[in-house]
Amino acid sequence: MLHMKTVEGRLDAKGLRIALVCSRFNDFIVDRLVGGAVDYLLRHGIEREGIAIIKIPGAFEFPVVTSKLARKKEYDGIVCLGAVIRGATPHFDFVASEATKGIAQVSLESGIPIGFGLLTTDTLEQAIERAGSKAGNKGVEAAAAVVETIRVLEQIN
Ligand code: INI
Repeated sequence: MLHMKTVEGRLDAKGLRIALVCSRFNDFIVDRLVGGAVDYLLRHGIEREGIAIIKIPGAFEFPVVTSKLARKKEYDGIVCLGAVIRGATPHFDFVASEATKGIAQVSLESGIPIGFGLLTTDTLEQAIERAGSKAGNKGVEAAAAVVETIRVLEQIN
């Protein structure tokens, strides 16, 4: 087999500085995502002082707050944690799509990895399933993705 150069990120959070941006809207769900993300980061070697928790009103505010944090260059990565649950109004689609587009834009423009731990579900039950029950914990996945991406980018530099 031909030798191939392979770049892979270690899942090692030692020495990293990571901001968790957490929405208060649906905090019953979001608190589970935050707990999962913090637990993951600590078990992968981050120091407690390496984690900053920033609370925001709702998912619509993710873009402006992550944009400001990214420009400060104090963090190696950011994890957005929130839940948009479809209600009877079209508000769901606006909030979910603006948050998603904005987060992606900030990550690309700043070059800072941003974990997408924003649940977008039709029902509360689906959100509960993804916040630490039968479908895992999206907060853990988003934190893991940020650590891996930070380590990949370090090697590409
Ligand atoms: N914010 C959420 O984080 N989740 C939701 O489900 C939600 N819904 O359904 O309305 C929501 N709305 C608030 C929004 O994010 C803003 O905070 C608000 O509109 C003020 O700008």
